[in-house]
Order: sequence, then structure tokens, then C-alpha cells
Amino acid sequence: MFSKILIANRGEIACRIIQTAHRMGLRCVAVYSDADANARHVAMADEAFHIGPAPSSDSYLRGEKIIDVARQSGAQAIHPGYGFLSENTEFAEACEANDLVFIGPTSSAIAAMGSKSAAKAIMEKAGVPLVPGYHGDDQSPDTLRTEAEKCGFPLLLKAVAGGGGKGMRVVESLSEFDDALAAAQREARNAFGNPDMLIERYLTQPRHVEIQVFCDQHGNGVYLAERDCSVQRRHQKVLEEAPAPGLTEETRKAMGEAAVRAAQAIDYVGAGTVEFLYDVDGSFFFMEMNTRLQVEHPVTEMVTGLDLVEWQLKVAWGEPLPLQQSDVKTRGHALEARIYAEDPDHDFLPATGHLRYLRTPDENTHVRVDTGVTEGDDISIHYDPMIAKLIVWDENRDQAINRMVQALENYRIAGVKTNVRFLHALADAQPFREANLTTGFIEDHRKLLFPAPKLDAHKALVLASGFIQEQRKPAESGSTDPFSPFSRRNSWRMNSEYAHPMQLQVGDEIHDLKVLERNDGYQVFVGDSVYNLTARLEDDYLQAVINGHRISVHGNLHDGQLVLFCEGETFQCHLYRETYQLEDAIGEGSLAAPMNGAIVAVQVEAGDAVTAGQTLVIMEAMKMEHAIKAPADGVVSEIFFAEGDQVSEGAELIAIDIQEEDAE
Ligand code: MV4
Repeated sequence: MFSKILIANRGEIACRIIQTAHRMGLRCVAVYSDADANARHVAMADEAFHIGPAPSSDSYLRGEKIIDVARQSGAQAIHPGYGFLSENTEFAEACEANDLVFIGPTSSAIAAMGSKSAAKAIMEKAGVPLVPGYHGDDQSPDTLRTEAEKCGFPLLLKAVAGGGGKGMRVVESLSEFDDALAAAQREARNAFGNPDMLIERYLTQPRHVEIQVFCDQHGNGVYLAERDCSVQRRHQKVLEEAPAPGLTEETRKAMGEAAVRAAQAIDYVGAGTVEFLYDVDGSFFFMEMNTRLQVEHPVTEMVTGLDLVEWQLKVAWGEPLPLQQSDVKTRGHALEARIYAEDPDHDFLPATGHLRYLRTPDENTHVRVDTGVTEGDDISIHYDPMIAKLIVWDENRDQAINRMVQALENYRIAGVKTNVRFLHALADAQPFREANLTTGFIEDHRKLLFPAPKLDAHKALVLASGFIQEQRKPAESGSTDPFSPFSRRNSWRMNSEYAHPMQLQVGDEIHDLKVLERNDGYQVFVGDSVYNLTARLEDDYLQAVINGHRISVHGNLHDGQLVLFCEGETFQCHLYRETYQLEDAIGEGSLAAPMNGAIVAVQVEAGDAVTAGQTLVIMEAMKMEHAIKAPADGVVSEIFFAEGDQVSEGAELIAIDIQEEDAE
């Protein structure tokens, strides 16, 4: 076995590979860009080399540089992961030329699957079912038109050089064909530098079912069950599962054997995936072959109990496959959800930011988390926005879905927008539970996937006020963080009969709350309603009872931004302000009473120098306290009232000589 390998990748897949390599006793060399100096994959590796600036083209795509590093470090093999250089024929060749084992298929096998028409020709010869259509070299418009008529409508024009859904166009009837062909060719020439088209009968309700195959260097090949990846968005997989629901044993076997034939037709070595379109009637057709370990490989691992990275390393070293086909068994059902940094409410725009709070579900036989990030990391614009893969397993699909729903509720991220809520709705949606899968699933069920919040708006605000109050408590009794807004020595007296105002901003709306603290909890006033609240905060976990309803949430409060996590939902608000502010009350250098009330405390004397924001006077009105604070640095020139005095709204309380800013 190799003693040292280099991982030419980053993020979760680099971590995933290192984990198995370490378990097998191999040393791991990582590479990293400027953006990844403190990344998890670097920390996990035995050593790591800086390979360039953040953009992939200057770092993770620099094949020569990575080969240099491999040689320098004494690595014997390079694992490319997925993406980046994993399906780059020149890189695979360069490895070989430098006496480094490329952990993957030969460059010729990669190349054979690079062209859709060439791939189809190979598959046809190997007896792998193809969608009826045309994949010939003759690209004259007349030939294509004749083939289109033979194929029938609706049909699909696919760019020979396309892939992953790029360069496809549906044609509904012959009358549309000429225009559609011209447009598709134009697009393909622009996008891929190659206008060639193939024609296929268009399947309107297909599923994406793919077979995991493995081949060794001795001519053996097996299939390791299938995955259903129908739930996609713009050709990005979102949820994957194994096995594919509803597939008969006959179909599974036929599909598996076709996939192995496909792999062997190109002398494949290593892990590969043969993708099929699966039609409602049980028929299936070759779509493409991916010549790498795929993102969704964990669901296969969960149902087979195998470690595919271990298999890759063994095969690359020259060992025979660990199992024969008859020894491959599956058990139970696995699901994978891809947690992305993106904003489902804004057309899934990729999101960036700082993972200021990140909690993952506990891992066990039912739950697995594959990730490349930890709390405090940044999600940058430079790489794929996938934060993690959440994988669950159970004895059957129903139970696995329950596990997924629960695990998503325990996946809590603040600081970056994510699709966790969306995934939760997706996994919990009835059509998904019923396995009504097609590639149009997300489009077809939009309404279900963006449900209205379950958490009552008032209750959310009450929970928020409870979280804020409880988090403040330790700060009141001596926080060491003077910059925390909650360690402020403010005027509120614990267990007083005074309520204090709290303004919480949710979206564009500002909600005025009053929080009355009592010995046994709080009374919170929201709008015209009053809520009795008891709350106990332990670390990030708030156990609350609101009017006799016990609710528990997790939360994170940072810089006045509060995120609460409740059953897969998040509630976000901003602690807008808590005290009566000066802009409202001040005239030139004077502070007026904001309302009729009483002076509770005067905290300065005439002649005192004060700084902006310093509390000068505390008033009480309608059982609420209000801190009157200095609008700017200055010197108190006169105080017009004393403690215990009643004042009326607008009365001048205090006069200050505002200190002018120095020019300097
Ligand atoms: C198709 C098809 C329907 N009929 N081919 C999209 C990605 C590319 N690899 C093949 N794709 C499709 N090919 C025929 N003849 C529908 C799709 C398709 C699709 C396939 C798998 C997963 C998601 C998809 C989403 C839209 C369209």
C-alpha cells in the first residue's frame, strides 16, 4: 500500500479522503490556497503546502504546481477528489509521466466519456440501453431533420460537447425544428466551441438513477447498488438516496450489469458512476458516465457498509476488488442532503459570510456529517458553496426520512444564509415521503417547499426577549467582555417592578416590547397582548414556558443579531434599541423629558464631564424605566430636577455644553 498520498482538493472531500487514508495508516499531504490556510483539510493533513492565491485557477487547478508539491513531499499518489482536476486528462497523464499514481481511471477512459456522441457510440456497442435518437457524425441540417422525424416529438437536442444539463433544448414539433436546431447550434458553438448536436426522444417525467461501479486493474468489475438523485435544482443535486425507491430487483440487476458493461467497454479502473434516465415504466437509458468519486457516494457507503475511498486506494495500489458481485449486499435506506450557503428566498443565490455559529447533529450509526468547515470559518466567493453533506441511514426509507428531518433540526448555522430550512421542508414533504420522484420535483412542489413559518410571530418575539434577557444575566454579574453590548451597566434593576422597553427589528419591521422582570420570570408585552414567560438559558439552549406552553429553542446572539432555531426553522431579529434615545429628546445641548413621569435617578452632577452615550438621568413612566443619555461628549452645566421629582413631557431635564470636535 502507498505510505503517503497527496490530496489535490479542498473542503469536505479532502477531509473525507484524509479520514480513510489515516485510518489505513497512510500519511496525507494537503495543498491549500491563500483562502484556506486555516481550513479543516489543512489541519487534518500530516503536512500541507501553499499552492497559490484563492482563485481556483491560481491554486487547486494548477496541475504542474501540485505535481511539484507531490514530488517534493514524497507522495506516491494523488487523489483528485471531485471537481477541480478529477476529470482532467492532461493532469492524469502528467501524474503518470511523473511516476505518480493518479487515483482514478486512465486518461483515455476519462477522454472516452468526455464527448456525449462518442460515449453513446461506445455504450451502444456494449449493449447499454440508449434513449432512441441520433448520435452520428453527419451534422447536416437535412440529416438531422430526417433523424428528428424518425425519432418523433417531443425530442431533445443535446450539445455533443455539453454536460450537466448545459446545451439542451426541447423541440415540441417538426415545425419548430429548424429554428430550434439553429439556435441550439449557435449556443453550443458559443459555449463549447462545438456546434454538434445529438437528438433524443424527450422523456417528460424521468428520474435520475445512477449506478456506482468499481473496477480493478485485473479486469474485475462490480456494481454497488444505485442512487436516486432526481431531486435537483438547475442540475445541482439537492437530495440523494440509496436504494432508488420502487426499483425492482430485476431492473436493479439489469441496470447494474449494464453499468459494469459500460465501464468495462472503456477499460475503466476505479470508482465510476453510470447515470441513467429511468422512466416510469421501468425502462432506463444511459445518460453519461462520471469518471470520479461522486459527491453523493456516502449514501452508497451507508447501505453497503463499504468505504469507497478505501476501495479506491486499494485498486490504485493494484489490489483486486475486495468483493465479488455476489458478496455485495445492501441494507436499509440512506439519504443525503447537501447543505449549501445560499438564499432560497432569493432564487438560491449563493451566499457568503462568516460561520459565527455552527452546530451539527451528533454523529452515530444513523447520522453522518461530511464537512470541510468548522465554526468561525468563512464561506468565500471562491469555491463551491456547499457547507456540508448530511447523511442519514435507517432500516427503511420512512425511518430514514424521519432521521433526516430530525438531523436537519439539529443542524444550526448563523452568520451565513443556508438552505437548511428548505431541505427540511423538502424531506418532510408528503410527495417526497411518497417517493413521487421526478427530475421536476422541486419545480412541481414549490408551494410545499416554502411553507409559512410555524412559529407564531408573537411567541417568537417573546422567546427572543427571553433569550436576550437571560443571556444578559451573567454579564450583569460581572462580564469580562466590556465590548459586549450586554455587559453594559445599564440602569435596569433586576427584580424591580419596572418594565423596560425592548425594540426588536424583524425584517423591516420594528416591534416594541416591554419586558417586566419578576422573581419567577417575565411578563412580556407585545402589541396588545401580555405573555407570562419563564426562561432558562444554558449555553445556547433556551427552555421557555410561554403562557403554559413549553418551547425549547437554540439561539445565537451576537452584536445585537439574534438567531433562534426551532424545529428546522430560524427566526432572526435585531436588537434595535432598548432605551429611549437622545435624538428623540434633545434640543441644542439640552435634554428634555420624553414623557410625563418621575425622576428615578440622577447619575451626574453639574460640572461633570460626560461622554456620548453615558446615562445621565433615569426616568420612570408607566412602570417603565428610560435612560436619558448624553448625545455627545460634553460638560453638564445645569441639572433642573432631583430624584423623586415629577416632570412633564418636554420639560428640560439637564443642560450640557457640547464639546466641539477638534479640527484635528
Ligand atoms: C434528458 C431528459 C429527458 N429526456 N434526456 C439533464 C442533464 C443531462 N445529463 C441529461 N439531462 C436530461 N436528459 C432525455 N432524452 C431530461 C434531462 C433532465 C434531467 C436529468 C437528470 C436529472 C435532472 C434533470 C433535470 C432536467 C432535465
